[in-house]
Amino acid sequence: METKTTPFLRFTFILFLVIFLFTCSWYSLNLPGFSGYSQSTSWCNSRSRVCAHLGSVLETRIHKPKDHMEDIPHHPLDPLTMQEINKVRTILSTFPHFLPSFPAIHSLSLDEPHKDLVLDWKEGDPLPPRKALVIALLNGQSYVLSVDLDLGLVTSNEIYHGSGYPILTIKDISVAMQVALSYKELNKSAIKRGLSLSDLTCITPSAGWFGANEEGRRLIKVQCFSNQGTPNFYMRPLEGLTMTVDIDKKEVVQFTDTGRGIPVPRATNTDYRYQKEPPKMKPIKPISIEQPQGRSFSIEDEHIVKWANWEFHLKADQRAGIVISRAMVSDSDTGVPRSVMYKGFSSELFVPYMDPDESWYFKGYMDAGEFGMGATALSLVPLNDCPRHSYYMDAIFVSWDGKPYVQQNMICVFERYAGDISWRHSEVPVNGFNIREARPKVTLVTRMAASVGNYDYIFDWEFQTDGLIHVVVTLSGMLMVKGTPHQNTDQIPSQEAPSGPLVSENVFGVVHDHFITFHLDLDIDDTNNTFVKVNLVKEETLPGESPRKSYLKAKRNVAKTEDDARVKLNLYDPSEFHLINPSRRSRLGNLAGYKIIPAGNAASLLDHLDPPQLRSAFTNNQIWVTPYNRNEQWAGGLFTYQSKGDDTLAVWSARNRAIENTDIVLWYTLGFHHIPCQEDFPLMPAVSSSFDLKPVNFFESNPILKAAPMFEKDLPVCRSATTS
Ligand SMILES: *[C@@H]1O[C@H](CO)[C@@H](O)[C@H](O)[C@H]1NC(C)=O
Ligand SMILES: *[C@@H]1O[C@H](CO)[C@@H](O)[C@H](O)[C@H]1NC(C)=O
Ligand SMILES: [Cu+2]
Repeated sequence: METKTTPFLRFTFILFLVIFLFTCSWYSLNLPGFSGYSQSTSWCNSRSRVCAHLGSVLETRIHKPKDHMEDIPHHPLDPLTMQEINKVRTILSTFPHFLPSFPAIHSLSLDEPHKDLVLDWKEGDPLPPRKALVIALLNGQSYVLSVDLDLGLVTSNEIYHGSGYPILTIKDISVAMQVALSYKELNKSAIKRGLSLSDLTCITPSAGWFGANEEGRRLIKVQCFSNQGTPNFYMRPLEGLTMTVDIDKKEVVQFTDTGRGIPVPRATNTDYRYQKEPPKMKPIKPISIEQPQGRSFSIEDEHIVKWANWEFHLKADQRAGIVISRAMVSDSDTGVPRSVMYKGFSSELFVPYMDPDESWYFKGYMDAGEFGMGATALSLVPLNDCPRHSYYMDAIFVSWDGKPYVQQNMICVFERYAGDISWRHSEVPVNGFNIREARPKVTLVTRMAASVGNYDYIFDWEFQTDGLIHVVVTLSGMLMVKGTPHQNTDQIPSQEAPSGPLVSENVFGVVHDHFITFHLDLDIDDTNNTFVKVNLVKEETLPGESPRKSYLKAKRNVAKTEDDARVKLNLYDPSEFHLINPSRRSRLGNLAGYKIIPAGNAASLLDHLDPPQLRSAFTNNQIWVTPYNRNEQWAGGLFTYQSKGDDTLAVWSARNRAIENTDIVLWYTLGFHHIPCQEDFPLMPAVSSSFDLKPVNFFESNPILKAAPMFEKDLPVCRSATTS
């Protein structure tokens, strides 16, 4: 069969190629018509339709791997360039403490200038001094250094003595794996399960912190899976096998294997890679957003995004992932840009698993401070992670040896039209008006997707023309699963109470939570803001006063100190949460503000003294407000790895500082309880939750009233060549 069809296929392929090249070369000659688009017909005819792939050809050309060696900073918040990172490394290499041995670099990033310098800076001004903040580890000691790039000097150098260690490096992880894989007992355990060492793929869960005998050394856990017959080794655990490795001494300090009676789950149906097997549903035909006149946003000087009424600084951070700074929306009456947010990013994550077993109790990850959300955010997949016409931004990160590297296409920026409405109204003619008015909702999204081991976290910061910022966290990827001898629920003895449901034969999906804590330094019109809880309370009428017995009234409570601003969400004690500028009044006298609107959420129910919860005490409330302090960026503390929880948001907030009419930071925690189910196997369909930052009395009236509707003439419809 094959030998017969191949020549024919080859012939059609060549024919296709000739047609494709011919039409494309014809098309590229007419490129001015494409960019200076005027007549929809020239863009949309059968020939251009065949050549529509040119769009992606053009895009890949625009986003071909970029050489970042010549990058220069343009804005005070621009991340360090390759050249600057190399310069920091050179400065560090002659620093007396680091002679003769160069330390491991765990973090090296821009030490952002003080806020007042950034706020005073105008385009065209010289940049404030460029500085790097470096966290380095040498001989068991954590150094925190500030390096001034202009002076070429280390300007401050402290050895950190508190609890916790810096973020792990790739080197730490590979050392731990090598140590584990060369441990004889692991070989024995593998052989007892009918596997050889080369069948194993291991992961390195963080060790958490569980008391004094884990202190004074950097520990990491290593657990292994069978990679036989599948790239989805996560579904094939060697259950009960856990090694604890001392990363610096390069030795296994503990080895437990309690799971030898538990079979390694089979590989069948675990592979998730694309195979051309038609699914058992009607296929969906290709779909895409058309932007016949191109994008409406621009990216200036690599990091300034301008779109519609928005302007903000966008960058990647190795620890946080996406960082949005200096977000400004223009006033709908005057067009003048107004400050909304100085800086917003996801500060920390907390992912506790609900199983006290020897191989599970320590699983309470703090992914940003332990592994890095930016570091784990790999290249996005065009057309699938982000739609056509997306702009892709590279990140410049730093390796353990202090050398810069490029994380290509880590963030995408695109306009979204999802078929939604931004406002509408219609009138029936009976009132004398026969009206149909509707406006489409088009938004601007910046996105990244981190793969922290098994799990994927997609972060969207979506900007709307009505001033709203919609922040979405989406979960996908693989469950952390637990091996079991059971293949069916009827085999599970009633007294066993497994830590999660059976999701496949011999596989339990362990119940767990996800919490993502956002640092939201809102500056509504200016830095000095106030947090106001607008509480809805039930009022009762007096007898005979009204046919009604009860109604709700909104009461404003100004938060004077941090104590007043800790919020546990409660449907039966509802509030709106406003951040207002007490010196900016609307023409009606209302105070300009933004409110944070929670959507689906979940709270941590662990004991506050449970070690993982102690370390992640920033999840004890959904909302906190703190006075701005440039040293309070990381909700789980600067040194998160094996920390005891002595430098968390909860500890800072306990000082109960004044927060009224001053520069304040809003912290919001978005949570998920995750009880796995069979649909999560072998890879989870995406699940999302979100919150909104929405203007409240910020604009004088509906800021998008003047928005234009879409007209047929602006949107040429392309049909495939066969149907036109
Ligand atoms: C693992 O054990 C087997 C059987 O004892 C032995 O042949 C093999 O060399 C061992 N592999 C390693 C890497 O130690
Ligand atoms: C903000 O408030 C602080 C006091 O909390 C005051 O010192 C400062 O001058 C104010 N700044 C502005 C810009 O009003
Ligand atoms: Cu989950």
